[in-house]
Amino acid sequence: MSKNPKEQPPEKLTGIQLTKVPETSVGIKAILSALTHVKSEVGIVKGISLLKNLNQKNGFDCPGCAWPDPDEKRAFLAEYCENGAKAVAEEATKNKVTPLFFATNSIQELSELSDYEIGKSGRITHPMYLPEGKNNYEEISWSKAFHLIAEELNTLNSPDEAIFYTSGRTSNEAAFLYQLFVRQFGTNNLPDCSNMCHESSGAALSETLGIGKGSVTLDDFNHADLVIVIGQNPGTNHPRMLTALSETKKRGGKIMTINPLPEVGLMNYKDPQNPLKWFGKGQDLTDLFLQVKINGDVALLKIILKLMKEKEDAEPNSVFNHQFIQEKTAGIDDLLKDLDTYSIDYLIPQTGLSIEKIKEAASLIINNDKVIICWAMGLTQHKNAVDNIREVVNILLLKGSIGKKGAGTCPVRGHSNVQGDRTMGIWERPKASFLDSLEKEFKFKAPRKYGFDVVEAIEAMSQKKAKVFFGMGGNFISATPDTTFTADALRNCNLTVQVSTKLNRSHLITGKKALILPCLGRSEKDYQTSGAQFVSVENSMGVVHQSKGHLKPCSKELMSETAIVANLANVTLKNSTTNWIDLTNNYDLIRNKIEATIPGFKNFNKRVRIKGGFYLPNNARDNNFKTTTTGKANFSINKPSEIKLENNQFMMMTIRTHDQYNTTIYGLNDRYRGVLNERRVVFMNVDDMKILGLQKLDLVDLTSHFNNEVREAKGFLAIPYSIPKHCTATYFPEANVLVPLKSKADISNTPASKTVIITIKKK
Ligand SMILES: Nc1nc2c(c(=O)[nH]1)N[C@H]1C(S)=C(S)[C@@H](COP(=O)(O)OP(=O)(O)OC[C@H]3O[C@@H](n4cnc5c(=O)[nH]c(N)nc54)[C@H](O)[C@@H]3O)O[C@H]1N2
Ligand SMILES: Nc1nc2c(c(=O)[nH]1)N[C@H]1C(S)=C(S)[C@@H](COP(=O)(O)OP(=O)(O)OC[C@H]3O[C@@H](n4cnc5c(=O)[nH]c(N)nc54)[C@H](O)[C@@H]3O)O[C@H]1N2
Ligand SMILES: [Mo]
Repeated sequence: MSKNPKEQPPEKLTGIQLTKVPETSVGIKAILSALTHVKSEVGIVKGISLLKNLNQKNGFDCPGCAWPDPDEKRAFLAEYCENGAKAVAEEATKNKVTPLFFATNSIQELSELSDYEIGKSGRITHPMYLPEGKNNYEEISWSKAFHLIAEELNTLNSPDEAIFYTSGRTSNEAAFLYQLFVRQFGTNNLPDCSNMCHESSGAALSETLGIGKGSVTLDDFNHADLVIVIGQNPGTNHPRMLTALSETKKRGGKIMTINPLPEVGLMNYKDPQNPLKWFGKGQDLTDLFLQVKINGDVALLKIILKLMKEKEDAEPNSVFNHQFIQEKTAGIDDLLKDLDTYSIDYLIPQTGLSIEKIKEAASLIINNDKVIICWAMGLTQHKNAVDNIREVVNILLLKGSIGKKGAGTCPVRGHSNVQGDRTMGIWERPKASFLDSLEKEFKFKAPRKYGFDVVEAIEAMSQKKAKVFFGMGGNFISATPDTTFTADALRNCNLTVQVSTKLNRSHLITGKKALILPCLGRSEKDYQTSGAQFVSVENSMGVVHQSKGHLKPCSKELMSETAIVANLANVTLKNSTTNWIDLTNNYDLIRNKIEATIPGFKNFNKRVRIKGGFYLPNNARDNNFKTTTTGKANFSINKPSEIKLENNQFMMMTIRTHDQYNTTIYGLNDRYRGVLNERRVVFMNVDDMKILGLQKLDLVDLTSHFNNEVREAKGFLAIPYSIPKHCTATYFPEANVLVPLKSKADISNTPASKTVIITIKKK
């Protein structure tokens, strides 16, 4: 091979325009933005058919976020949001990446494009092969591709030299077969996007409440007195959540927002499904906004806990729910003792807030009993991320605000089936009871040693302990930290395989040999020999329901993810007694196997056919904590951030724009933050800019600092913004090169991509 393809998007600027930050979110602008995307990607006629079926009970699940659909009423023609419409338009695009495209574009040439341009190339139509030493992918038959992978896998010294990644869109049926194949092959190396996402939530919630998932249902938002949204930007990433928040408000509930940025979606909202509301002022959502410093959350929550304790000490029974605490929890004395070891004076500088503001927050919590706390990446991607979430649980437990209507935990998941994939066994640390069931049902010996998570997988490839990388969806090189290091790790592999819908950078940063296996998308019809199939998914609130595509597949050569796994298993596994081909011919048979091995799926085939689906069991929702180590809900002792910035250093969080889905860049605008046509920006506090002598739109280079190592990202435009001092924000994935692989959360091992220490230098 000639020179290595580039692992990062080019440093090129695209012509920034700054606009006023809007005062309100959604409304007509959102609808127009959605329709423009659909029209240009898909065309009007197909576009209308596509949107008609999105999130309807007989339609397909939005491949955007995991926010649930209403259990009962669904809005006709509109049970989707702006960004959901963009997500399906992206998948149903007219643009195609054919064998001719690959013949005329080398991987080096493609890697010079921006991620936006790469994504816009379109849907991959044929299985493609990059032989060793070549610069262009060539068409390959499915059968040859499967044999090639099988040969590579079967000549490894150990099954643990292969890594099987999953992104969270894979259906339950495909995920179940996939983990079964991987375990029959002999390894638990099943890292997934969760490792970079809500792993910290899973770790904290399992320990404290005995279930790694949230406890609330959508209906709880209709009954809550107070909803706290912390470390999350739902206006962009879970827009339909704004409808739920708006319902809370309409019924007299309050909303508190804790975020370093005043995210527009959380401030004011216009109902997209009610044209009468498109004009005029919209509805104010947030009652109290705490503009906390990045990673100041444990300090803030601790002060709130201290204020709660102070009030309870002064007026017993005014704050704590003693009956709940006594019957249901363990560890309160240790928590209260630990709180006394911190002074408010010590904690407050970490928050960047005034004590008056924090007192307002504490009294909202003290005076309301039914509290829901929602969070996402702003809490999960820090060194002390697990502490963040356990501290959230401490507040809920003191109030007895869990396992009752209108109250509980709400980690808002990202990918549309990331929670379902875990339920299906996509996990590098499977429970012994789960492996026991698999062994019994499928008559094989499952590996017991824990596998690699994402960070460990990268380290293993770097050290040549792993030689085959298989990606079930996703875009590993752009989603993971430490881009340059990770690229070299992937290049060490003998073979990298990507099962994908659309072209992305992971097809260009390859092992010695590489394969692209093109698969059906959510919106497309899936026919197997027994006829038309549907799949199932689980949303953020534990509802399992079906999803069925209505569009003609974009190419005759596509296979479903399920069929890809089954055929690969059939060719690779010599001694398997599982009839893989029968299973993929009729997905009902896979669902029977899921029912036989995973709790909560009784009568799966019957219940999945009920419109709207069914809820999985949830012990925290049922106020039962027997599954924890103490048999009770556990209070915990948590540490505030220990990061100390030096004089010239800043904390940097990497966040999403309003125009992207993770590494898929829909467009170059971040409308809600007033930035158009540019992604290489760094948001800064005006005072910090003054100190550095920076003017608006000055060009700067960023350097990250970790354990005496430095990493560089060049050419970003400085933008003055409402953000606390010493805090900055850049966009993911452009800034991933700055995130050190070893900077990660304790316990969950999630890359700390919201606490990157940087210095900023004017060009
Ligand atoms: N349209 C669209 N939808 C998506 C996605 C997408 O890319 N595009 N991605 C999906 C996925 S996989 C996920 S995981 C979710 C992500 O959903 P989010 O977590 O909302 O996504 P981020 O852009 O990472 O935003 C993090 C938010 O946390 C805040 N924040 C950062 N650091 C801190 C902190 O230290 N403390 C506090 N309190 N707040 C902080 C940021 O200011 C920002 O508002 O969205 C899902 N939905
Ligand atoms: N710095 C920084 N890094 C982050 C984050 C951050 O906030 N900051 N967030 C992290 C988070 S929360 C997550 S979840 C990860 C996301 O990591 P990934 O899930 O790996 O990344 P995506 O960008 O969602 O993957 C997009 C690709 O998936 C493929 N795809 C789309 N639909 C399908 C499908 O139906 N089937 C198949 N087989 N393929 C499909 C397409 O080819 C597309 O290019 O990134 C993480 N990385
Ligand atoms: Mo995510």
